[in-house]
Amino acid sequence: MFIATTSAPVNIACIKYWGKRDTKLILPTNSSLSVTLDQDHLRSTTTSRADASFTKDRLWLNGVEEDIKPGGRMATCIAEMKRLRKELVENVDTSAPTLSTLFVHIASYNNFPTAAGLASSASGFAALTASLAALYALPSPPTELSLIARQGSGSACRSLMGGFVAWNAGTLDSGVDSHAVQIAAETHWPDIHALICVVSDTKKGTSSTSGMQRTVETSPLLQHRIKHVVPQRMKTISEAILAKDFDRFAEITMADSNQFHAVCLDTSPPIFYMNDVSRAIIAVIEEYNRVALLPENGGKRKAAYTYDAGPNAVIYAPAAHIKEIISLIAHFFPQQETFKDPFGLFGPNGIG
Ligand code: 2P0
Repeated sequence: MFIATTSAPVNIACIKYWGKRDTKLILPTNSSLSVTLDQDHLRSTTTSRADASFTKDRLWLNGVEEDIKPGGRMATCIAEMKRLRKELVENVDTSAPTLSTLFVHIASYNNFPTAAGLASSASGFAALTASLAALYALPSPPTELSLIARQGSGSACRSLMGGFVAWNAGTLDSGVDSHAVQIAAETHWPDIHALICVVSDTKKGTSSTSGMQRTVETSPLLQHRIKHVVPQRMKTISEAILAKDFDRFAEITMADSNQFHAVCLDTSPPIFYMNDVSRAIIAVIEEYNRVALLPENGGKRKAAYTYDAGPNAVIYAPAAHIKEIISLIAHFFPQQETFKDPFGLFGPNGIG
């Protein structure tokens, strides 16, 4: 029995991936950039085993066995990892065990709600790829492994590295230049914290995979975004990260979240991921930044919200402001049944 366990964290995009130019290879219509969260709360942990007694490849997610569909994403990732084992290890060192010929059993656990817009597929496929890479003792660097994680779920390619990570869309039809690169390591800007506000932990209505293809087929705004918005934002936010310029980082992050949700609304039929509570959190952070931007208060933004394919908010902020932001959120959104309406958006009885 050969066995390896690894874990991978979720990543939260500042420049959003939304749309594929190749649905089989998972090649995106635009580049994206994310922060890999480095604490223990939002991770997938995956154990892979290879043994001569196994009669087929099998997979368990959170303790429940799932089918591995022939030709599907999971089957592709496993096949690609076996191919790398054969090419990079067994063909080089002929005395190495021929693990590539054995079936594998894979068990993966998330320590957070699955499919609630908290990027469970990203950490899941990253952990799967990393655990098979460990099982197979592959010499491949993370960028090379990201080509395989990408074929499991696009955003997974960014979870193989820490810190600030870009996924370059690439231009080749083969997809060999569509991989993740680290813009800055986790040690570069440890002052930035991420506050996750779980608005709802139920499964989302429209999956990212089907939602983004509907956007590709129907949204004129997406075409504008791909050509005229994202390339400049990728450049500017990378510079802001390297310069540790939070004000600029926040401005771009919030603008890109809002454009991503605008593109969802521009889809036919439209897709809604945020709810009234999500929008109220935006109002709170916008107001917080409006005050911070006053010259007498320093003239710089102190927080940035971003929303993925679900209603949950992620708020990025420098450590110095986190306590204040938590008090603000706890004040306006108490944990019990009553929802306070900070800006009178929802009438006298809250969201009802
Ligand atoms: C992102 N999202 O960049 C964007 C922002 C959701 C909103 O990546 O079809 O689950 O598996 O490649 O990776 C969600 O897309 O989609 C996503 P597939 P994935 O994080």
